[in-house]
Amino acid sequence: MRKTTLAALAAGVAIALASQPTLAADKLKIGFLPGVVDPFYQVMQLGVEKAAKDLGAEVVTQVPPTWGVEAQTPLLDAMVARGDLNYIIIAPVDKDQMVGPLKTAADHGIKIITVDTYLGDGDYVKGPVKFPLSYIGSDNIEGGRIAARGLAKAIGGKGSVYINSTNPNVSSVEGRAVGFKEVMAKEFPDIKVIGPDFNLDDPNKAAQQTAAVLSREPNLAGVFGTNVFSAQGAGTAVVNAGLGGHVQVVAYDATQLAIELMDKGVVSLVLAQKPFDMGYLAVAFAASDAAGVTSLPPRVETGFAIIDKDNVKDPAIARFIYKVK
Ligand code: T6T
Repeated sequence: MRKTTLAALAAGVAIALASQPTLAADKLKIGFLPGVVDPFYQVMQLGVEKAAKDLGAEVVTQVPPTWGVEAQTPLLDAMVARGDLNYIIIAPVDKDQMVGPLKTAADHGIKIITVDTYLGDGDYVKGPVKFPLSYIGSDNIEGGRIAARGLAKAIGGKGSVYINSTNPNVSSVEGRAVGFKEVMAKEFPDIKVIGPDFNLDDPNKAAQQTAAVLSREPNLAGVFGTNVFSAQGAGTAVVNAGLGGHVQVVAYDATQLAIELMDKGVVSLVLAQKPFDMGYLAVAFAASDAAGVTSLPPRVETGFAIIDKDNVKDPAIARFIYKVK
């Protein structure tokens, strides 16, 4: 869906709800359940809260302290048990294992909107999982392709590159590795891909894993960190090994740290996602659905800002760096 249409939709909902304060106050109560505590989801929460304020919705937020089904499921179950939520906006931490708990929520009459990550194959019309209203997030396979081309360019099209990622079976990071490997295999025959290793969303583990690969692979020319913690760990390991500028890092997620590492020549490309948009639109979708809108798209790709040292000072690009305050 085009941005303008979405903006018009959100504005339309705002006007509709402003003129019907009872609907907003009495009926629209939304649970927000992101994947973990990190700057990406903190910015998403800003989008959720802004939309809730603009549209007159009430939001209950629970953030799992660690990434995993065992952390997210009890928070979800507690949201269902409250009995007062009409919608849950969630980033499912596993594309298969969260289907059951979310189906239970849907069976209790709660409508589900997934943000950032999806269930099943993400096709809620023809795929195996159909009950969510929509997926709003990045096209992560395409993001992986962009990362691959950026890293290949930075290393001159040859050598070994290493993928450090978080967990298996997570639609977002899995898609990034798929797109990355696809482009390397098709377009860069002189690049060998190693990994992914899974750091379980722990930057220290990511740093240790990257350090191990750096010491055993003398030809290592680049690293793709598939999210905030992977890129942070990868960057730290490269700096600690004294290889900043020799081993190039491409970072998914535009944290301040990733930008600092770019300023120092360690990171060559940063992919900024649009978590604010994801959060804002998800609430606008809930409000639209509650107001009777029947044509909401089942998938919305929010796009990227691709940041490098040449455009990082451009305000039109820099605005996508994740700022929590
Ligand atoms: O990269 C984001 C998100 O897209 C991914 O699903 C999980 O990791 C992050 O939250 C960053 O830490």
